[in-house]
Amino acid sequence: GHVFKLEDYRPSDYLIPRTSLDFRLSPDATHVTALLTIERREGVAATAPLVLDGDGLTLLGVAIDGHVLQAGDYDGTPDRLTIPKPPAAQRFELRLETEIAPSRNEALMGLYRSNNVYCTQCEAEGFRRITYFLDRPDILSVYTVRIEAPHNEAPLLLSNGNPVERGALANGRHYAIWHDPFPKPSYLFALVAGALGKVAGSFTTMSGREVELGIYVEPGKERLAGYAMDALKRSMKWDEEAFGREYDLDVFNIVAVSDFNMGAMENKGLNVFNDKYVLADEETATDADFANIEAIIAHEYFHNWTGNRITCRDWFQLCLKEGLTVYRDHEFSADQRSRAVKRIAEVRTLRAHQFPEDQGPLAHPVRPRRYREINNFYTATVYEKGSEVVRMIRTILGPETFRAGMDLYFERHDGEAATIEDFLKVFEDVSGRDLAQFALWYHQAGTPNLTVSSTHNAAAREFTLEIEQSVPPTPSESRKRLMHIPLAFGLVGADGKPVTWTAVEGATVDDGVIHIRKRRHTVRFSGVSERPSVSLNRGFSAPITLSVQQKAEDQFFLAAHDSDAFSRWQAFNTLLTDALIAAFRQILGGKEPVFAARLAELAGRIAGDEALEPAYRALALTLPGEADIARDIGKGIDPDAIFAAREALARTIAEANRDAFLALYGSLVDKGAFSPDAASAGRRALRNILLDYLSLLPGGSDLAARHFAAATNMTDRAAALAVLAHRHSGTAGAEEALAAFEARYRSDALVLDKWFQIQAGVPGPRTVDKVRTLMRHPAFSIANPNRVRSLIGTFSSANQTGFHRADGEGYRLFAETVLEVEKRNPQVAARLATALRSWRSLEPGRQAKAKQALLDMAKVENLSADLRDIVERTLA
Ligand code: BAL
Ligand code: ZN
Repeated sequence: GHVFKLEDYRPSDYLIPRTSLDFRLSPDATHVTALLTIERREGVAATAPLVLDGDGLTLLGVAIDGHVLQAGDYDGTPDRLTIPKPPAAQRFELRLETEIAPSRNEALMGLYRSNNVYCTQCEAEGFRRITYFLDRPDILSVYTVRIEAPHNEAPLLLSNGNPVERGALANGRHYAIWHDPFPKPSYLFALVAGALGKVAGSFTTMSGREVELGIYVEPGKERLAGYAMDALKRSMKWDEEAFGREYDLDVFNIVAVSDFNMGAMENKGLNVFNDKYVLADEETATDADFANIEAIIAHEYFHNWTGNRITCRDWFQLCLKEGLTVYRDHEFSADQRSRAVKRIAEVRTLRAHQFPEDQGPLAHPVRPRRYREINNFYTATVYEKGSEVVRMIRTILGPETFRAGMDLYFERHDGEAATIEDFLKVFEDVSGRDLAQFALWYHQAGTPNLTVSSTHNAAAREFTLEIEQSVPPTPSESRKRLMHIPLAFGLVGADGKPVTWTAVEGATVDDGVIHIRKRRHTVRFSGVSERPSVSLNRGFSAPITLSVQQKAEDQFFLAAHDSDAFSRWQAFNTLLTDALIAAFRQILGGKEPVFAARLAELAGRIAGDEALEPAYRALALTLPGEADIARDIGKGIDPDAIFAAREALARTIAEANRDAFLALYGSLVDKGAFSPDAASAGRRALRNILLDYLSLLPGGSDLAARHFAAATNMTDRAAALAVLAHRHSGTAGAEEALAAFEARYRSDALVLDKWFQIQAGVPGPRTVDKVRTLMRHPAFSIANPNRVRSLIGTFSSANQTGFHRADGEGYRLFAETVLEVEKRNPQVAARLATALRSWRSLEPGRQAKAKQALLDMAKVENLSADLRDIVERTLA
């Protein structure tokens, strides 16, 4: 396949300042008329051919300035339209007629039907499946859209921008016209048509303008959209307060559809959502679902400024809008909920998804320089690490200068398609700093590591940190340059209070941050009479790994006393990880793992510490996941031994704290009406993690069964079901609960996804067969991305012992299924296939079998560009 390269970017010869689209909707033969104002760019020769992108189109006719072109005047294939000799005039009108079949579109890119609703997904390159166009983000156009359909099939007709006109036509047909005054790239185009229920709201902006809000859902599900509407209003308010950003159209609409490749899409004025991230009530959604809905509603809304008003020059700049918008939604959630808890959750996600990506064959810079298939770059690196890079800019510049930089960014680039260089420049301009070294965070892949050791010289009253940075090699980048790493830190005294110093040398230390810029720094703090414990990378100020030569003593001390909540969690988590890795090695050596008694004691103390938020305690008590442990071990992975180590530690903690855990569990019962707020969710989280521990003790399965039966909300019900299915698999209690859950939610696809997910996650060798059986369940559909991700995605990416079954059967099922999904939906298949990205870290037996599964996929003929790209890079 073709490799797209950043250095090959050049502006298009032609622009499209205006686009008028006319849709006559029909499931099998939708007629699209596009009237494009084409403008030759200043300085381009009149002989330059006009070449438009297409993808699988049927071309019915072409006209220029009202004259129909004859066959020899153009070359139209399904994938391209070339007009070799366009008119000499600088501007002309190109009229294109195409026909498409939304009902046969199973790739869910372009215009398709989901549940009898017409909808679109155009990012990144789906617009070319609707009409021929310069389908690239630097072509900004003002759109007017007319939609026509039978009224009974599609009473609702939506597109971007503001409504202009609507009316009835003969034969029961009707139409609507929409106009979006803001020039936008084609990837932000959207159309929705169908019969949908509406939840209406309104928002008054900071300058007093009234915006009509609408959330459209499957009829009958309106009451499930209330939380999303509330989250939308809070997002609009927050963006005004935190960034001075006001909404700019008369209407803002959100539509929930049930077949969607992504989580949601930020089309201008018409966000389209995976219904999983809109619909919620206590009966059907968990607290995690509520939090995701809030975050994704916010994320898509925030794109209106970071993504839509200022978009990307080309797809290499994807992080310009995604990293920044993730940063913004993280800040929003931190303000709406608990900042410390939110930060811990973010870091867990980053480590679980981005670190393995950065440390494996699919590693790429936050701003890649090459791609074969852009769909495969909607990654944790672009999104999550991209957000961390923005956070570091704020850490380095401070909140006021950062805000000034953002203000300048909006002022300077509004209405433009910008680059990462533009973004960095505003911060250089407002701060007067040189961010050239810092910019490596965008350009260089890999997770930097800092090795840190400390010494204290009591006589000289001097405390010294020896810090050394390294960046491991990544594919096609063997030599790395030295990075600028902002390392937040604290010196903690024996009384838990900060230790002060009189002077520091060896690095710039600024407002609690050591600026690492060289390979080695010897940072000397003078005037330090007592040896402090050192708390490093506070708040996770940089997305790095740390190798700290720190005494377990200090680690225990920090886990109990660090005044920085994130670092306290980190210290305890490091203790747990170290213990789990040691246990893994003991198990491989044929020994029973043993754990220090004080580790279980500390877990008990954290659980019962009323000074800490319940949500924080729940996170602290959540043991590192099996994949996290595998990542930290790095090679020779035997998932069964990791599982055994983790179970053993959980059991040790449960046994040591049985009475305290039971008492606390009992005291946390939900009283009063359900509320999805963060504090209530935190209490449920703590109670459910305690259930998880207690379920390992005698009587545990009865306790879980009672928890399941007594549950009055989905959070508790799903938690109990997972405990029964995962820890007591095959018992009557587990089977009964699974059957009861299935019966209760038989007709609710989104809830049944949880049922698929829980069963796909059952540890052990038998799950592969269960997954095969569930694929034949009437509620399962290989064509629906949510079903596929729940069953196959969970099995392959969240079930270490099941997927990595020693005989390779999990990989075989996986490869078969990925290829089956790929026939319909290459994008979803390619995403699934990334589950094998860490295959080289497995022990040799599994490694060979995983490799074989990848080779089996690679040798299939006519593999989609999406899947081929992932499989070949994974094997490279
Ligand atoms: N732009 C794709 C979906 C999202 O990141 O919001
Ligand atoms: Zn986004």
